[in-house]
Amino acid sequence: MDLRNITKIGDGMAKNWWKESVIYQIYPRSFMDSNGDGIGDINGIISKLDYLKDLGVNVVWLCPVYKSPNDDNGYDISDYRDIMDEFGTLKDWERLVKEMHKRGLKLIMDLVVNHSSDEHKWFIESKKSKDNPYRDYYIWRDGKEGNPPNNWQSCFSFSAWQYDETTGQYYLHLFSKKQPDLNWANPKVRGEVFDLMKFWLDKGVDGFRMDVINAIGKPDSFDTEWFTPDDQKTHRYLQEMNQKVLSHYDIMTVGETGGVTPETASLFTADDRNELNMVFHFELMDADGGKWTPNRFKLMSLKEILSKWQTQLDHKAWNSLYLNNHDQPRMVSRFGDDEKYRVQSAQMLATMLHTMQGTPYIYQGEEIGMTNVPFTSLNDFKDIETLNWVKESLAKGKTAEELLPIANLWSRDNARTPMQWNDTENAGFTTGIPWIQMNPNYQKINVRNDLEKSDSIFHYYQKLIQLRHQYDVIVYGDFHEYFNDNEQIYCYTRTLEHQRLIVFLNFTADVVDLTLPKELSSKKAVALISNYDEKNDLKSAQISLQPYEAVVYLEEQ
Ligand code: TEU
Ligand code: CA
Repeated sequence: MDLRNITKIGDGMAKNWWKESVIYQIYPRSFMDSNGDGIGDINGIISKLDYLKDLGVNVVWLCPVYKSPNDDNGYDISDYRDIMDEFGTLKDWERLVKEMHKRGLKLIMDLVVNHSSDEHKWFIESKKSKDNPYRDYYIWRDGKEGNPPNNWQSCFSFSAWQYDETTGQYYLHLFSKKQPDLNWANPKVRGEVFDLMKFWLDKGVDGFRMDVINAIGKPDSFDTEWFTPDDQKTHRYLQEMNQKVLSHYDIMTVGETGGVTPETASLFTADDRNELNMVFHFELMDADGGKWTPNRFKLMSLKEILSKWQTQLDHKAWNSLYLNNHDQPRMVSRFGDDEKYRVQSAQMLATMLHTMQGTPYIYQGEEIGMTNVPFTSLNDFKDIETLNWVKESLAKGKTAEELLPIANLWSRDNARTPMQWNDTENAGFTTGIPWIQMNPNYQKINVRNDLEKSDSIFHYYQKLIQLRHQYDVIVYGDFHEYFNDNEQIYCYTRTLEHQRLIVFLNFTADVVDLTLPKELSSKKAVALISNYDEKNDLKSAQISLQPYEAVVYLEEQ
């Protein structure tokens, strides 16, 4: 990237289109089925592009659509240059890009290159013999006295090593055994990946979301209790990727990087590092006990984590803002109230995501307040992570009755039930039998209902997105937190040049009265958006926030 051509804003922050974008994530299997086989597909997505345009987003992140045996719903790729049969053809995909670009929408693809499918031709070759030219595309080790080389556990339960009889060695798989890890230390592997990236970039894609990208740097020593990636290696690989591929295109990149802190995230994303534009951190997703626990999040840790990222990346690197995705429970069920205050709390959470410094990501269905699923049997789950966890937990003596409520809280399937378009059978997602059960609440929660009501979650998102595109202060402003000790309210300001945004978010079902400090009282502040008919102004020192109220004021000096 030629730094001389970059416009600056405020006190010297670089302006970029990807900072000013709002991104919509599509999980193709569950978005829209066009041919009645119960599986979402590319033609289905094309039929909904006007809907996305109407919402106002300008970038779509498409989860993997490449050829795949679907052990992990497309995150196990057997051909990086072709489209999964169930989703359509390369021609359909080309039409998708064309139709998107015609509407001013950009497309970013999922790049899953920490591992491939075991059905990829590289792996089929690799396992044939120890001297096969593709052997070193993957990570093979001898076992130890009939056991795997070490105790590393896969993210999907059980050992991270799989024994292969043909050559009597084990291969590493940090995810399922059908997802063998690629060996990035091998320059041929890096060359293959850079080539396939160029293949898609030359077809017009506008960027990549890079799956578990900080796992590609494998440690020198495997004599450890658990897998810890070697960031120095990852940085070298990403700098090479940037130099050979990314820097030649006007695109955006976001890396999925579990385990990063603001400090280590900046090493992947700071302008002068020439690696990625932004990363997804997991601090909020892992807070308060983490996966498969019955715990609920605490506002104090949410505030602490988000504020820390806001202030520590400021002027250094760029945040990605999300509260859910295809791997996480639904945001309104997890951080809001998906019953009595579903609408208000979904709108409040959206207000937070869209008024922080960073690029907001909307996961399909979030914009109509879709909720977690109430599956009634463990047999209803489809996701490999959940199924393996169930298997492992049952083997450890847990009962199905104990596991079901925890699975309902945490399973990735919460995010994967089909998009709810209307109240007809199967929510208008398919005319056939959906590949996974529908959430039974689709009669009430669906796109058509939301489009009809002017005060719906959808229309609130539409307004938030429009405001973000209108006001630079929402995108670029400095962040400052108030009421840090308050256990019910999140309050912050954003400042850019002569403009200041003042945001109040009530995270509870209580009415909360606040006495404002002098800096927050203002004669000139006007309410830009609220999920209630706003009665407060900031002229007096007293304000009162309704259950799950969100209100954003703008003050011009
Ligand atoms: O997820 C990586 C990851 O960190 C997972 O462990 C994730 O956090 C977990 O599913 C949450 O419980 C990425 C993809 O987003 C995910 O869908 C894939 O299954 C995984 O990589 C393997 O490709
Ligand atoms: Ca289909």
